[in-house]
Amino acid sequence: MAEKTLFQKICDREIPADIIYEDDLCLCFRDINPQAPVHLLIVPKKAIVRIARAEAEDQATLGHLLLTARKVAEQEGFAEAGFRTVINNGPHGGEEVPHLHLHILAGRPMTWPPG
Ligand code: DGP
Repeated sequence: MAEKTLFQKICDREIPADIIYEDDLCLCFRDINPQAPVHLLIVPKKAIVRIARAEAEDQATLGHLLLTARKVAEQEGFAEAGFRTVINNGPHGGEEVPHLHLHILAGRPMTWPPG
C-alpha cells in the first residue's frame, strides 16, 4: 500500500492540526504557515493527488470541497467580507503537498495577480 500523505495522517489524527470542520468527505484545518489572517485548508479524505489526476468519479467530492468553503466561510464569519480560494497544481502551480487541498485565504484584501 502507498505511504500515507501528510494530509491523510492529519485526517487519521496521526499528526495534530487545528481542525475547524469535518464531515464524511473532507476535513478543514488551519494552515501551519498562514499567508493571511485566516488561512484554512480543505482536504478530501480520499487522497486525490491533484486536480490533474482527478477522475470523473471524484466529481461529487470536488464539488463538495467548494460547498464546504461556503460553509466554513459562514461558520468563521468571513463569507460577506470575502475570501480567496486557491488550488496549487503541480510544480508550476506551487504545490508542495501531493494530496489535493483547497486553500481558503481571508481576513484582508487580496491582490491580483498572484505571485
Ligand atoms: P501547497 O503549496 O498548495 O501544497 O500547500 C501546502 C500547504 O500545507 C502550505 O500552505 C503549508 C501547509 N502545511 C504543510 N505542512 C503542514 C502541517 O503539518 N500542518 C498544517 N496544518 N499545514 C501544513
